[in-house]
Amino acid sequence: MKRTASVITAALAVLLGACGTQTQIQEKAMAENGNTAAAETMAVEETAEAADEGLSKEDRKAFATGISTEADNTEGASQPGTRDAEGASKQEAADAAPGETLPEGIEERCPEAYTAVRTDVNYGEFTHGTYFSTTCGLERGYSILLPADYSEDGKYPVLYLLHGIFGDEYSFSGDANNRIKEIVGNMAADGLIEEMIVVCPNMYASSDPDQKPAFDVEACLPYDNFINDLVTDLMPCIESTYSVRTGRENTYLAGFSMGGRETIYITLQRPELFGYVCAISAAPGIVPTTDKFMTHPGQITESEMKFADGAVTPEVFILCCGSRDSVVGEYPKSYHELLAANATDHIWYEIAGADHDNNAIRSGIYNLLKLIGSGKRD
Ligand code: FER
Repeated sequence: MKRTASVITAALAVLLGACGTQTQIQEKAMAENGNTAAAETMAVEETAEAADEGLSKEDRKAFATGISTEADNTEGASQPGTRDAEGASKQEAADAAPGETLPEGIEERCPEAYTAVRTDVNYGEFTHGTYFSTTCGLERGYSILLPADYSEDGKYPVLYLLHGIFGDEYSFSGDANNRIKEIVGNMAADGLIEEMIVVCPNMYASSDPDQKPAFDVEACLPYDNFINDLVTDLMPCIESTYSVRTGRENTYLAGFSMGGRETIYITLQRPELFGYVCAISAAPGIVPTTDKFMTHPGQITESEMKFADGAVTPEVFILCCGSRDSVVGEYPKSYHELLAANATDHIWYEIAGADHDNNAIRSGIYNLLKLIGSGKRD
């Protein structure tokens, strides 16, 4: 958890410009010491970083797919969840408000049995594909997790999984700490869900290949445009390229942070397309607000935070967040409150002690899949 705080503190410090000064001091020292090559390399890196608001690779990854937790990297990929195995830390236990009940069917944490790498399970592997986006006028990429025994003879439901800000189609596939392929593979192996396909798009739907995300209104517009790319271009591409079971009952949507925000927005706009939905640690900006990063004009008004009258709505619409999220804070809860105020059916829960991290991601994905499995068995 120490690292958690330092990543976010560093990110904020960078955003406030503190690191730029530090870098210049280092460059000057290097140049004075005759290390001009290193100083030049740093200068180049600095320019590239400036274009990305000065965020380090680690900071960007923390935004895109969650802050790493202590459990993530300690024992390597074959022994995951050491901390989970020992149970929640003392602090987390203290965080769990006694008497606060979770919604029916929801478990706070993804059990270790489902994040573990098991020798008896054949996991699918992520591969990469491209499609022409008429929305952006560009060839765009996606990562896709097919079941290990994927066959054209079968037909598979599809989960679209959306990354956080600064991410791309490699964010989830490139971060083994999220355990996406283990959770999906283990749950299917245990018969909790059917085999499924997971598609991880690039959510930055800009027509300008040089445009970059940042914490400002203009730079965030491509995220809000993703709904068009998804519905018009990516979903038809996936449905024609792979052996897919179509229709809302077989089409799922989930996202983390910026991806959680777009998950809610897309679901409210097109509820007839997705039967099962989970927005994890959703970022601010669906409705107007100002947070520590920027002022958001809002995609919709607070009174529009609901399904249209008479709309076909998802079977399951989950919103969840870590109780100690250092990036999006209380915004997910405020979305829950707005949906509740507008009498819009959804499930809300908090993951006690979790930050903007993999504990929240694993929990949201696990509960979504579990409810998909039990929904389909009813
Ligand atoms: C913001 C706070 C958080 C915001 C985006 C985020 C665009 C996203 C965080 C993430 O995706 O990890 O104000 O504005």
